[in-house]
Amino acid sequence: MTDDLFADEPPQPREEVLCRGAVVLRHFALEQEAELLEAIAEVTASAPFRQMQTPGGYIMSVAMSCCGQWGWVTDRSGYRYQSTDPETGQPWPTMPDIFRKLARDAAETAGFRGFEPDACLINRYEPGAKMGLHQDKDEDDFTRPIVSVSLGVPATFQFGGSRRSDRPLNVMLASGDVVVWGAEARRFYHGVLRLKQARHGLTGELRYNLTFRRAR
Ligand code: MD3
Ligand code: FE
Repeated sequence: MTDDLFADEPPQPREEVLCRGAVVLRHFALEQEAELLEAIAEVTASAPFRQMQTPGGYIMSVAMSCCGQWGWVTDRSGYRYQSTDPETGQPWPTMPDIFRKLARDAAETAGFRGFEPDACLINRYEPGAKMGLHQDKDEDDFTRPIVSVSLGVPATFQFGGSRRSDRPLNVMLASGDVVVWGAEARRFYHGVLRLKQARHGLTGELRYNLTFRRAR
């Protein structure tokens, strides 16, 4: 079934399998867009967005914040999870219940029951921001999935394989789309192309991405 632009019903969630272990849940979070954005505003009122430095000395174009028990940080000494915000010295804000439940429900829909994230990384993209191809490997247990939620301006996501040289697949991720990455897809290279200038009714020119992880 395809969505009718003129229908008065919200678009129905649809599942697209990218490869074994990776499922796009189109529109899964669409009805919660506004509430999720409010929760992002609350979290980032106490843990403000910041552009961190990579171990190699570059400033990331994506601004980040975190909530939950663990937050992902990077600086000249490396990438790691830590329980406090290096900017404030305070524990990261509590993960909002709406975040926790969405991550759990999406994981379950994709076949991973009982997902309890202890970390949520919040990425904010301005026009021109990008994320180069990388693997997420700072977590303890790769049998746990990662759940990602896209909000705001759409982006082209690149999804490769287990080697950096594997040619990536381009996937458009729009507001409300949720992706669950488990099994072997959990280790695959991925990135986001430069955000194009565009407007979204709730976020203006910005794109947000939530990634829910089990760090420990
Ligand atoms: C595939 N974020 O924060 S979300 C990241 O849109 C990150 O901000 C991107 O990559 C973003 O690390 C992509 C999709 C995603 C997230 C984690 C993954 C895909 C993944 C982990 C393993 C495999
Ligand atoms: Fe990643």
